[in-house]
Amino acid sequence: MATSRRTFIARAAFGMAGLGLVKHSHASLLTEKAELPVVVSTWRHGIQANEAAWEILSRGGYALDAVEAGLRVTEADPDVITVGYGGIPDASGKVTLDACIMDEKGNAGSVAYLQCIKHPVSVARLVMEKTPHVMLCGKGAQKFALENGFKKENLLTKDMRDRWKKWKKEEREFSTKINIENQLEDNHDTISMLAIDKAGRLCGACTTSGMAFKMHGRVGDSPIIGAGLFVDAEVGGAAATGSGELIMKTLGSFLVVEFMRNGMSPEEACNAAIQRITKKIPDYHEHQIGFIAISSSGIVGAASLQPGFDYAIKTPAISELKQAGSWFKKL
Ligand code: SD4
Repeated sequence: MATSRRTFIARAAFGMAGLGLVKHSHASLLTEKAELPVVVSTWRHGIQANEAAWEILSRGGYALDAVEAGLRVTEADPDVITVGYGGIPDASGKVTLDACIMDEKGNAGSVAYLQCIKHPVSVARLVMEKTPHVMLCGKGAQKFALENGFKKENLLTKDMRDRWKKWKKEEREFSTKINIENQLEDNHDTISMLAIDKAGRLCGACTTSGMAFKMHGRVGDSPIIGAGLFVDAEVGGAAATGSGELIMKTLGSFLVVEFMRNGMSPEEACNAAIQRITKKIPDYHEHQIGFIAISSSGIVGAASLQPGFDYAIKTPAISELKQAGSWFKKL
């Protein structure tokens, strides 16, 4: 068994080396083990979210509780303008939210096109735990949330209404802009989080208000299992941020996990998924994509298409914001 696995990994590594994707032997990846717990999340707001997750992880709590608690911080923060309360509206001025969650057993829950509910990640968790389904959307998702004790709230802040009005007056057309959210404010985007708790349980979650001024009714990658997030605790987990359409067309997070399954390190796998996008999608240079990934042993990696994607990592040894390597290198 051990021999055949080694042979398989060696073959996979050889195949990938032929594609120019492998830079070093994977022996270290197989034996390397990070100190647990560990949490990683997208963008600078991940620092604060990681802190909330850490409160749970550091006292031996469950990674699923940790990722939910972490993302709730971002969802409630009106200064984070692409997530939850205070999120940028769609072209019709409505804040519509997408989120999903996965646990270490591969269970998944998701909500899409959810309006007026501040914590879509918690609704996604309830979909996973209380229903026979994976995904609820629109009015059905909202009804389910209200039946389960969530309140209906106005999520459009005055600031975002003013921005929407300005956009309507000046642009009126949806266009993808690289790191658009970065241009609007300091550094804000979808939050995706992966965590492994002290017991080795790997869970992940993702929540967003989606692309700024998207068409009314548009749903992105973030609530799509395999696109915005994928966890297979045997191998690892991955999560995405950026132009959802490109991530959906390549099933990005699933792809990252499959690359890891075939022997790549988390960082190599993120890079390979970015490379796939550049091969398959002709207008890729007009977009930003960022992936974070974690192996089941707690090794973290990330990569992005354009420069400017940072991610927050916290372990017993470090708590820092890192800049991912990008396909287009910084000038
Ligand atoms: C989406 N991936 O809805 C999300 C939004 C995002 O940078 O991450 N924007 O496509």
